[in-house]
Amino acid sequence: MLKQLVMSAFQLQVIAVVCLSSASAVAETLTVSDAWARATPPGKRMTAAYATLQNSGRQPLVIIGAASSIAGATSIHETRIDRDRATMSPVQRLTIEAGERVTLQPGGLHIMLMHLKEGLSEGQNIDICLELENNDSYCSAFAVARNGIASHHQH
Ligand SMILES: [Cu+2]
Repeated sequence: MLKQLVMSAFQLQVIAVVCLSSASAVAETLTVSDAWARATPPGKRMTAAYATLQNSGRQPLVIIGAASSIAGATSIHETRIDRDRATMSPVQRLTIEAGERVTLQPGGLHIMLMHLKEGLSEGQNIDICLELENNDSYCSAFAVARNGIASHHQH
């Protein structure tokens, strides 16, 4: 049992290293669009990022985490409204079925960026990597904006 725990810690490190390389087989099936992160007010060191994730492959894609060099901690969260109160909870596995798309948007699923090294201002671009269950990762640029970016999808 202990051996298994040590092993999974090792695998997490491997995921972090893979994230640094841009070559990825996932790039063929995962498309990240309308990617943006919310600009931070002065002094605030946490924010959220949003995007549309499309799986054009034949297998489900399972996202098990996220990483960004600009944040001390990055994870997938979901906001839920519970008795008029919004609460956020971590999402350990986000499955995108074959041919489906999942939208990360304010009030729902989002990428939580915590312990930011610097504030984010409009016009900046940041890199966020999505970590997949198969040890692959997919990195893309997110535009920093105050209230979202115009969607390419008009339908
Ligand atoms: Cu959150």
